[in-house]
Amino acid sequence: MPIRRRSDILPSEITPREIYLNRRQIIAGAAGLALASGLPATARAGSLATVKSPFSTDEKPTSLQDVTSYNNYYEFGVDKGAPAAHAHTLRTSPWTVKVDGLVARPAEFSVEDLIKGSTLEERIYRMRCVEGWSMVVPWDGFPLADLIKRVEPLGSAKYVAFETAYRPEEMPGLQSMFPVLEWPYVEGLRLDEAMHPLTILAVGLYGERLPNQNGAPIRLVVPWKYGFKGIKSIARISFVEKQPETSWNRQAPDEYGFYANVNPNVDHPRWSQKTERRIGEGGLFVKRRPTLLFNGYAEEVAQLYSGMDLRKFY
Ligand SMILES: Nc1nc2c(c(=O)[nH]1)N[C@H]1C(S)=C(S)[C@@H](COP(=O)(O)O)O[C@H]1N2
Ligand SMILES: [Mo]
Repeated sequence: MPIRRRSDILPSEITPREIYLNRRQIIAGAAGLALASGLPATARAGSLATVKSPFSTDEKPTSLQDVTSYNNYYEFGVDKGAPAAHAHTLRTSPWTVKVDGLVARPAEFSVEDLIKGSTLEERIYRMRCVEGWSMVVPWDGFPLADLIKRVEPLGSAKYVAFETAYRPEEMPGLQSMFPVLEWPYVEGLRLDEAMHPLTILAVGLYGERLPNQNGAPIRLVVPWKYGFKGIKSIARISFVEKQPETSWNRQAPDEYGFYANVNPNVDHPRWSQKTERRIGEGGLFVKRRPTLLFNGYAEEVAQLYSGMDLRKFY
């Protein structure tokens, strides 16, 4: 058998150890061994090959258990545990994201094709919710800018609008007589925010495909903004001329602005934004941490807002 040199081996033939191990599990499962081995039904499937990113923080990631059990996803209920308990009803495969509006090449992308066509990065980001808690999450994803370049926005496109899937049959929160929000959940970014290298579309966390409660199969992550900008289970991305409406701004305009940049100097009417509780740091005497301007990403993003009054544009 001829010996192949390294350069003759296609990247697609290289199997990272995780994927290799996962395949072995799948094969074992086919033989009925998974059941015997007592793997829980919630065992995570679908390892992702990723490269490390210089944008990652070296802070200690929040445990997988906390990241996947303390969630906000109102389509599945308002309690922190509701998404983990109920989001399994969402069918996340097959899934397509429609990209339309002011672009030269509108398209519908399947998530599987997006994953195959991207170099997935592990981005360990600090995340801050306006409710006053924070986490450190190892996301797996790719820059939103990569997708934006593929559809070629027109000069008139100034904002990007996002929409979560609208699936009343699969989302109990959408069947409620007294909905907390207008559905579908919508969010938006200015085009330069959307193009910023820190802005990613995540398809996984901790090296595996996203659990439903975290926004499977594809969600937005903007680490210098409050968590609610990170719209989950995206079905549509539209390029528009005017600042799009956002779910939380619609619901309570004096509490939630369009920008939603993390800012310890501008308090929410009901919650101080000066400090935060890091999820997973237990104990009676654990101190709250100071919240940082732009969630600690000021060096990278402050210039996006130069000359803007951050009290007015909150
Ligand atoms: N579609 C949708 N996206 C959403 C939400 C939601 O209720 N519905 N909640 C937001 C809020 S308030 C936060 S803090 C983050 C939480 O993301 P996580 O559960 O992955 O930590 O998701 C955001 N994205
Ligand atoms: Mo949030």
